[in-house]
Amino acid sequence: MRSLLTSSLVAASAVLLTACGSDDSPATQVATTQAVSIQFAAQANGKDAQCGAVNEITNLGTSKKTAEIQDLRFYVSELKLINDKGLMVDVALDKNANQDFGVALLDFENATGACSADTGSAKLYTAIMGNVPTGTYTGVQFTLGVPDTWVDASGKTITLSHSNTTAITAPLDVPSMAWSWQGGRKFAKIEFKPTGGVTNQKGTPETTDDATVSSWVVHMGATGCTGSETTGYSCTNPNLAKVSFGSFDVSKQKIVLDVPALVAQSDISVNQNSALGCMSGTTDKECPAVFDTLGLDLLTGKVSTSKTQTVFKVINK
Ligand SMILES: [Ca+2]
Ligand SMILES: [Ca+2]
Ligand SMILES: [Cu+2]
Repeated sequence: MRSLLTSSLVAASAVLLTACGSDDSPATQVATTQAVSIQFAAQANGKDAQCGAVNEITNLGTSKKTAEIQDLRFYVSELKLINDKGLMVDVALDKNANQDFGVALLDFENATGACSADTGSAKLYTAIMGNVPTGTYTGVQFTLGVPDTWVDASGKTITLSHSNTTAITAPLDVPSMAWSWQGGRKFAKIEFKPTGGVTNQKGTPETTDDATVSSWVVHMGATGCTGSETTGYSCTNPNLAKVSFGSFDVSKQKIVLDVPALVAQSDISVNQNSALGCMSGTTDKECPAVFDTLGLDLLTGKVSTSKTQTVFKVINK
């Protein structure tokens, strides 16, 4: 799916700058902005990764399993373009059904096949729409996930990650992206249904029974969270991965989540302990490999000082 990219000037928002303490005629400056559409894709083996048995992905992970996609959604925030002077410039996101509060929900599942018709949605959302000051941009940077808070245009601080999905609007109102066990949002919900199933081994914590189960999932989110809706939450492990590309041409290129890269070091036919796959638990044996690919330190929940993310890449449209 391609979306329209407009690099033309679409808005000239007049910003009135009044010179302080001066009787000089106030300087009136017209700041022009340009609309940007930053295209994302989720791919596997050079093709778009999609729900449905016909779209199953081969050669996944260390056991080279074949799997169907069961979910494929993630939040992007703190999106910035890097200009030709090396400065980070915030992308002001348009407000729509998938964007608000500086957060966009990218959606690559269409509620068919193994992707749930109950918790998923038929629509996809694959490009972040916004605007930046008119300029030349040569790089891009973003955070995978939802920050704790956001300051709106009026200066009010709004709780994001740990807001109640019923008390906030899109794109944070999606119940299936709420994370019951830590009270926040799932930053990413990327799920696999491997052919032949997943052996859920006896393990500690949460001893299981060597049964065969159907799915192996990646749920990213903040952990070590304490608090309540009234007092607010704080989390020891933010688990917000940072993605940065020094070279990115927004008109000619797109950002790809390489699905096989996410599980390249994982065996998706086995769950050794805890949640099925990795739900960001620090003692979950499936998590170190997944966190490595996202450039995150599992134990601290911070960006790794030794590993760079390998899940996202830039390719030509
Ligand atoms: Ca959808
Ligand atoms: Ca696990
Ligand atoms: Cu989970």
